[in-house]
Amino acid sequence: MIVVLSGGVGAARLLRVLRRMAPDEEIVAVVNVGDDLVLHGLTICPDLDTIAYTLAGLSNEETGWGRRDESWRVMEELTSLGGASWFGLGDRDLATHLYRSQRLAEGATKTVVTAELVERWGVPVRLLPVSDDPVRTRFSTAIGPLSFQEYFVRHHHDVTVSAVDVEGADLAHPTPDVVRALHEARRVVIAPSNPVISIGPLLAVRGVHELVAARRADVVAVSPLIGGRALKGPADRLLRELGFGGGHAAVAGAYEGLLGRLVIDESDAAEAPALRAQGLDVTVCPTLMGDPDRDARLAAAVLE
Ligand code: FO1
Repeated sequence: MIVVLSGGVGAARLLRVLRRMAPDEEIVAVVNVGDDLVLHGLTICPDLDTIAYTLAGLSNEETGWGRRDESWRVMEELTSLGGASWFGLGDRDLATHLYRSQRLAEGATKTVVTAELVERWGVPVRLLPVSDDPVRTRFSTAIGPLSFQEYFVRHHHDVTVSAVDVEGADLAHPTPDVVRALHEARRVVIAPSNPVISIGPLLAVRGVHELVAARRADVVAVSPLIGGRALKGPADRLLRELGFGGGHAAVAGAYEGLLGRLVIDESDAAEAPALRAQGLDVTVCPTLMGDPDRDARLAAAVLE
């Protein structure tokens, strides 16, 4: 089994790449739920949905979130009523949140609802929310405390962050499926997601950091930075603001005690000697996904 610790877009793309080299039934994504929110009375799980839509071929590839062939009639109507319109929910996407919210109200767990959705959409790999308990990533910022989506979407992750807190993480338990997967995996892959606000909250769930640390020799992380910058989102900015510094050394710092190996982009090969001097095993290969040959090299490097 290959377990992939996952945020949203970067993880979805890596999972797509890994499917080239490993059978679907061996791939399990353990997914962050710290971005989840309740809005308009609906439970929305952005990272789970982004991965599921991407692997089912239903995603909007331009935005990286939401559905392709989307329409916005409900949102237009809601906006005209004065409802919250800063978080875009398309009509097709809304059906997912309606279904999930109803099933949760009936007493189903997030794990069960995810399995139901994944089966209906034909998602080829297993998706496991890291926990069925409430976990909420929150930010202390220059303009006051913000929820994850207020920071990320409403303020376009363009405010200075002084601290990230994962509310509920110390009380939340990883699901039994997650614990089993982390014990049994032959490889634990950390996706090129944001180390601070996507993977950090997942690791903050009680016992998960310890479970991953116990598998250190089999843990390989793909750095989300290329040329010191995140392709999308605020990973580089947050690593600096929270004191980890810059470059792949900052990513390694955020994952201290967890990494058996770090995969960095070929354009950053010059950083490898310093990382190796710190005792880190480093693989240099293309990490920008989207080209079949480069993707095959990345999959091979992760699974080698
Ligand atoms: N991201 C945006 O930048 N703007 C949006 O309006 C937005 C809506 C949205 C709706 C459902 C969903 O599952 C995701 C959505 N995202 C949106 C993406 C998302 O919230 C973030 O990219 C992630 O949480 C970060 O991984």
